[in-house]
Amino acid sequence: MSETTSISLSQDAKNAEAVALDAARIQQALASGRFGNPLHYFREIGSTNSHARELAEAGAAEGMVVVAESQSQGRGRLGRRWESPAFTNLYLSILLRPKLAPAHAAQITLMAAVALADAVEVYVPGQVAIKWPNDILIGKKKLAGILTEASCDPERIHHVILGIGINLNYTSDAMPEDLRRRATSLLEITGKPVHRESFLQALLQGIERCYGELEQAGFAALAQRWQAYFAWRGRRVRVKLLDQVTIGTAKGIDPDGALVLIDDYGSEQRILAGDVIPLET
Ligand code: BT5
Repeated sequence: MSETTSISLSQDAKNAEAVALDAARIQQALASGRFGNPLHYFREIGSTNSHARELAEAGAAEGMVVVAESQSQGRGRLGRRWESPAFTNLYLSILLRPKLAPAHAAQITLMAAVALADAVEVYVPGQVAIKWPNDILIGKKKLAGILTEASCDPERIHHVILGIGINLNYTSDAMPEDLRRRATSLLEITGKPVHRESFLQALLQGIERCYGELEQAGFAALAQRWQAYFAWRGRRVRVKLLDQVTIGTAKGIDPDGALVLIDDYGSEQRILAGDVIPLET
């Protein structure tokens, strides 16, 4: 891991240099806001979430951002891997210190999903969907994922690391075979490369705005915007968490951000965590 200054570059890295993010420029563009000051930039890192957590534990302030061009140990939920090819996508983590009750920490993921969907919507109007709780889909394919890791005690949240991976410019040959059917990038959909710096700046500003709304007005207004992006409302779905499976018709989310299903007996079930799979196409 090297926080970038001068290093000797291979030819590949020199080619990539032309499209590397300019961290100083991004930080300057965000100077008047709460997020992105400081912004720590790495060409390569294990996981931006892991590094952000170390900085959080060392006392870093809310709004700090870690961005990397590639990750060797990019993580999804439950220890899954996040493919992080270099210089094409965005991998970032934001440190938050929300004054929420620990039971409401999941609202951070849902708040970020709204901001992320809004940022993507600009490029592919009308095509973005949120898959509860943490995926952004275009059609049936995954464009982005969110990994929220909270450090709490029973009374309060110490910090939340909000990690986001979003596929902007990868071409499918950069992805392992088994992911090509399930994942996509904005370049693949629109045929046009995305200017990553502009996207990152807009995304951070959007998350800052949504986070401010959550702090000031609570989750209800964001929940309505979330519902408008919700994939599979009214569809029969199966939700799996470890060895527990729940089947029902997806209704939406409740004010706490739990997924609400109507089960086969007509009862409402609130689901706090898990993976959702639609049962019919
Ligand atoms: C997620 O987990 O979707 C959360 C991903 C968060 C990644 C960011 S990158 C910056 C920050 N630092 C980290 O270390 N992580 C965060 P989950 O819902 O568990 O989905 C993981 C699954 O998505 C994998 O098992 C694959 O099936 C699929 N997947 C992996 N890489 C992908 C990619 N680049 N694009 C689309 N799908 C992918």
